Amino acid sequence: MSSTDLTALETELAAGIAAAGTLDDLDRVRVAALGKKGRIPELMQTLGKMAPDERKNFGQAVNTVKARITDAIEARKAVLEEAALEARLATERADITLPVRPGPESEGRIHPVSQVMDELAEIFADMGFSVAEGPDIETDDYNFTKLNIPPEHPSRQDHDTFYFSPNEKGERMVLRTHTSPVQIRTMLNQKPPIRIIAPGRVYRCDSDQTHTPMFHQIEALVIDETTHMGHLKWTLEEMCKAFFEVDEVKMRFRSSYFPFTEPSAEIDIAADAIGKPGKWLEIGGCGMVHPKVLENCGIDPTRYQGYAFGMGIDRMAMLKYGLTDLRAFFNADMRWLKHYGFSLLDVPTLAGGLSS
Ligand code: 2NL
Repeated sequence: MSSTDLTALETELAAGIAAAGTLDDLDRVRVAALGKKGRIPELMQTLGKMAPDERKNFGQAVNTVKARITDAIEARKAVLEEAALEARLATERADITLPVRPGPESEGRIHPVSQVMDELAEIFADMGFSVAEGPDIETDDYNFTKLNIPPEHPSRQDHDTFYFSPNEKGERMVLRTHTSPVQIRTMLNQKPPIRIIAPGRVYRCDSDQTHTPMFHQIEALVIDETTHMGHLKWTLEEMCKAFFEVDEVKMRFRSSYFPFTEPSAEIDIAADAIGKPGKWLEIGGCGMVHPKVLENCGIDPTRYQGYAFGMGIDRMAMLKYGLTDLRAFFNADMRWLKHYGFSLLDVPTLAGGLSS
């Protein structure tokens, strides 16, 4: 083959590359030019039959052409890839200024209880707490015994607690009466420092105007070497300010008694914060975790101490959103939910405002 022929071949291949309209086309051109049985390797094979002088010159010339063709293919490939991406971006474009289309996302509502749980999770996450969960059906041991609740304690009575029939081991399981067993499980499975909240459903044999047999509670537990009641008070105050979206809350602690905390207190907030001046509202209970509870969970009470508190979520939702009838919470009444529920898009964040 002469050098004129080689130039003609290069021109031909270059034209093929330029004409390739898709990446598939281009690949076919590449195989025809550079593939095992392609035009360039074919030429390389003729080198063997040439005189040494000729072989050297012609070999160099073919290699130069091969390099230029390879570069041309790469360059064309980049152009075609860019065009393919542009085409995809054009077809997949979404106009985010359009209003939300009617459909399940705009029809559905988040229940106020779920909304409040999300708000509280957001507030406590900001303070370094994680969310812990556990089963609704608990052992008597985790629900009562490990919490230092004595066998004869009234809360254990059939009258207040939903018991299951004894199982093959003779244990009576219960529907948890508080989310404390979640904290018991955490203490049994994790080493301090511990900083968790446990939101969820709880159950008590109680039903009237202001009590439903299933309701929602959130508890918090913090355990470390120097955790004290100052931390507890600060955390509760910060939580209330963030939750009610106000700059100040007046809070008071009334001495109380729980078997699982010592000392124990009831938490009241001044109702000014929510537009009812002069009144105090009880929002929950708290205290320093009883040394016996720590011991029951394998935590050394001479080294560690901590606080815990519990609040009713349903009541918090009623206070914040001005709901008056607790029983309406659990009637699955679509009209009620449409009125009091939250948009799926109204995700509570501290940065964007919890409720908007
Ligand atoms: C209330 C009072 C409270 C706790 C819950 C707790 C949990 C463990 C250990 C110690 Cl594992 N304490 N929880 C402590 C004090 C009060 O709840 O009025 N709840 C609605």
